[in-house]
Amino acid sequence: MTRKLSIIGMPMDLGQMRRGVDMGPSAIRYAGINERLKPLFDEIHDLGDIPIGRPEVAIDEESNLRNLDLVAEKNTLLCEKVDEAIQAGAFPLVLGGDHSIAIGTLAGVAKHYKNLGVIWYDAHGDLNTAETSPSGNIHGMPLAVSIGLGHKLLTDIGGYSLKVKPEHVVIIGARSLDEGERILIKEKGIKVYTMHEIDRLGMAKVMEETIAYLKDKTDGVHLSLDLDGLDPSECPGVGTPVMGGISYRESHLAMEMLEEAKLITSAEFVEVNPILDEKNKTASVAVGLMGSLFGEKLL
Ligand code: HAR
Ligand code: MN
Ligand code: MN
Ligand code: MN
Repeated sequence: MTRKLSIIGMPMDLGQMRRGVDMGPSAIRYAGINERLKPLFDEIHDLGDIPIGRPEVAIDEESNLRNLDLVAEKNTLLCEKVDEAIQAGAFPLVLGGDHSIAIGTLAGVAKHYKNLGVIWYDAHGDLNTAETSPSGNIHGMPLAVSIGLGHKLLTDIGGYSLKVKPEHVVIIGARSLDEGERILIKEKGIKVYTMHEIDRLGMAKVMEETIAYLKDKTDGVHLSLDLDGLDPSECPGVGTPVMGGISYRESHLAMEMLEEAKLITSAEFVEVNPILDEKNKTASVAVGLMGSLFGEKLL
């Protein structure tokens, strides 16, 4: 079987307030994604960027959802592109952009699976709704949207709601959760490895457990990797850094273990903001992790 990769850029910065994250896809390409992944696939198709434009940032005071209409519209475009890539037999790899793009990615991916699993690698839970969000920023909401909670314009992208069942979600790296997110995690029984568990168990054990947890009950697993899941000392180019994160080494191991398990069927790397970065370090880490995820070997 030919191994095909489709790269889709999503230069979205409407899901939050810090400009610059729209340059994430360029920064990741500049960091050498093509050269790095070329030996690992038979074909790589860079499908370019979804057109986002440069609209003014605005918040809908009534709904507490910043740029709702635009975020919904652009994610619908992404959903279609991802859907097409999978139909063409390719592994879809989406480059963000802020994390609100997971709404579109998952809408496109989940059409193809009955029981999609999701690994949410992030400092944050991204489980807010308009009612619980302290910021109105939609990048803090995409996981909630994907389990069917939130504004209809977002949950119904792709023509169906509930892309992922809460029991098929594993959050890894959490260290900043809002009150409403904590309640939701308990209510829905979402599996979470906070930094405490990563410290305590070690990343190898966390990944073994994650793989065992998802393997038999899912028919595909999406990796949604927010670079702020890593420690800001190694990934400074993110809009909402939180101290005490996952190390580069641990992340590298996590990617290798996912590769060995042949678990991942789609992925996105989000929140790279080159304006806040140091010499494109964060984008380079992203590309390095992709190398491990797709089977790069030293020997
Ligand atoms: N939880 C906060 C909010 O909802 C912060 C979210 C920060 N965002 C991300 N997502 N980068 O992981 O506003
Ligand atoms: Mn996130
Ligand atoms: Mn985050
Ligand atoms: Mn290694």
